[in-house]
Amino acid sequence: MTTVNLPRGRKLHLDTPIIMGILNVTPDSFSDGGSYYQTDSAVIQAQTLLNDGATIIDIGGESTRPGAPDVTLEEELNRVIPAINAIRAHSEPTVSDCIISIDTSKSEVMRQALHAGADIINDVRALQEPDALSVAAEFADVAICLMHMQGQPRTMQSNPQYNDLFADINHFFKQRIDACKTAGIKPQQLILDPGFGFGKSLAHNYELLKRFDEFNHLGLPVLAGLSRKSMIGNLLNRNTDERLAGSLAGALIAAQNGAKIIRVHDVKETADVLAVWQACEQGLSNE
Ligand code: 7PJ
Repeated sequence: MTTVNLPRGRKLHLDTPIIMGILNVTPDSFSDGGSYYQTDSAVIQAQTLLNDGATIIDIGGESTRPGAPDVTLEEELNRVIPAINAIRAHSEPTVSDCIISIDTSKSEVMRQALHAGADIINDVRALQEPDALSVAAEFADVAICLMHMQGQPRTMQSNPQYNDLFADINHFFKQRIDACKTAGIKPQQLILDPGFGFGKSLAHNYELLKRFDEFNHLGLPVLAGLSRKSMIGNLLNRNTDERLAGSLAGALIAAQNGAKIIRVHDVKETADVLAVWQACEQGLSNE
């Protein structure tokens, strides 16, 4: 029975893989963020993701796509905090009580998001930015996803190299788990993620997917995020809006290889794929 504790006495059950739905809070054309329109559309998006079968809503205000420009602290706060507040204030409990993850590397965004009611820190920089470890340690039972990235988003895809892909990523995980322990964060709060597309060649990404189960030996839940990524698009020569089938294949392979959390844009379709796999895996009763 795999469970991860969350703040306010809740728990994340990971016996079967669950879906993390991606909610990007990007600026609308009328303001820099925090507008009624932007917040409202974030809540509607969250509601759709939950209805479609997401267990976690991953709210992000910083684009970490290769080459994306940096976002200032004020801008990022302006995008994500009103969205979290509005979700928590929603009239329907399925929305207001949902599990919220905050996709950020900035400690001040983490702090304010956790105060606003976020349950999980999802950090592509694995709490390596200033004060991130200490902020995470201040909040009892916050779950933390530590992702591996080689380099920085702007340049990470220019010819990434590894001595030994799996040994290097495992070494990084162990180092970050130790840093968390030293800061007072319990290992049971942690989720690991090898970081598809974050400083990895196409060959590296498919090696990671094929041998995804090798990250299970650390005894922590592992997250897979490959939805619509270039590992799908470059393989198939498809634009971002044509990557659904490839993303679903990737999600299924990750689940079969032990991924406990699947981070996706297309929640409904992924939920169908996982349900078919689960029916086969666990069997159905004839009653
Ligand atoms: C990931 C993420 C991922 C985790 C992004 C995109 C880029 N967080 N945030 N894992 N990717 N934990 O979705 O294409 O793979 S942003």
